[in-house]
Amino acid sequence: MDIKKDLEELKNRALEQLKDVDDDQGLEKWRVFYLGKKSPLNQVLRGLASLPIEERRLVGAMSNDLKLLFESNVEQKRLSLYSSAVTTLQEKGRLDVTLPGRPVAQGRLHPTTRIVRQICDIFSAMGFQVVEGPEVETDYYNFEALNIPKDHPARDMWDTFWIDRKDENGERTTLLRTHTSPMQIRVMEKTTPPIRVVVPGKVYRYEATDATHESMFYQVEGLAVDKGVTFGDLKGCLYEFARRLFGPERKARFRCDYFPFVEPGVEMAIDCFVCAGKGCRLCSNTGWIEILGAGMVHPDVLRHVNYDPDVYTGFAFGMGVERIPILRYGIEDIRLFYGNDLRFLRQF
Ligand code: FA5
Repeated sequence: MDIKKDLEELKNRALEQLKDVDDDQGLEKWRVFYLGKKSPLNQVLRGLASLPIEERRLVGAMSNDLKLLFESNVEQKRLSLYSSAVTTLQEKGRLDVTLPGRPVAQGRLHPTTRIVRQICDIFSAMGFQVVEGPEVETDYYNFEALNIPKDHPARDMWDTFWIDRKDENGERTTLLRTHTSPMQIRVMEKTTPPIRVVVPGKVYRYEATDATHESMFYQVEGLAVDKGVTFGDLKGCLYEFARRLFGPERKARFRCDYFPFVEPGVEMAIDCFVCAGKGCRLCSNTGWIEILGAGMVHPDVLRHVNYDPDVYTGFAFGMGVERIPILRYGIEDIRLFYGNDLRFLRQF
């Protein structure tokens, strides 16, 4: 059979030529010629369809064996070229294989990314879906729909980066979101309850920075809406979260707080890691550290998205992410997070 003979000849010719290859370029040329798309072997494989069935099977198997043989020979040759290059360098005294290797710089996750993932994992395990939203927002989503109309004094709680010019009425509408709460509205507009979501993301505030305040930081928002959701659900969910994130020995405390988009509103604090509630510098001698704001979604907010507050109720919460590693690792200044100082980042 001619093809069989041809393949045998091809094998002998190729292996003979490979013996003469003495550098990497030569080896690459050989590989492209004998194993590339236009190789004689590939041409045989392409012509298989025109052969009678018996011959097709035989030639197909032979071609595949030959391909495998070529591939293993290329690898062997590569290794032998490499080891003879090393030997040559050693003989010339230019290579000392006993020197310690150069350390390979390994990438790692930013401390904020780690903690955001941890928080989202905990809520995912409780049945919450993770969603994200835009950082450039409108006045409507960031304030109006959250029950904070223009000229409401609560707007002072969120110093705002406006990013458009004033219109003819002296008003602006586009801003960098000051919190992740606008996503409460965006999610409710698009979804029919039951809703359970967490929203991680960057937020921006036009305020002077100091050891505990940045102008850009991360928040994680949470929202649960359904028939019959109660304040007890809010507390149960957030207690469980605190236990899973900080450990079962940590205590959590709720106290009244005010946010225009919830009623009632609360802040949640956990007992201080450092002094276990006795009072220290970290907790400003209170024994407690505030980690999030929360509350029952305000009926007016539900009305804004056409939910009937007599049918649906819900709870929402929002936490500052950096505060958690600050407490855990005793980091003294929030500005270290985004200063890009590798000496800081490499510690995590
Ligand atoms: C809010 O932003 C509300 N949206 C939270 C909320 C959501 C309440 C849902 C009720 C229901 P506040 O302004 O307190 O709330 O910010 C929340 C957290 O962000 C704070 O507890 C704090 O940990 C963090 N934070 C606030 N300002 C800064 C800042 N400048 N730098 C770093 N973290 C900050």
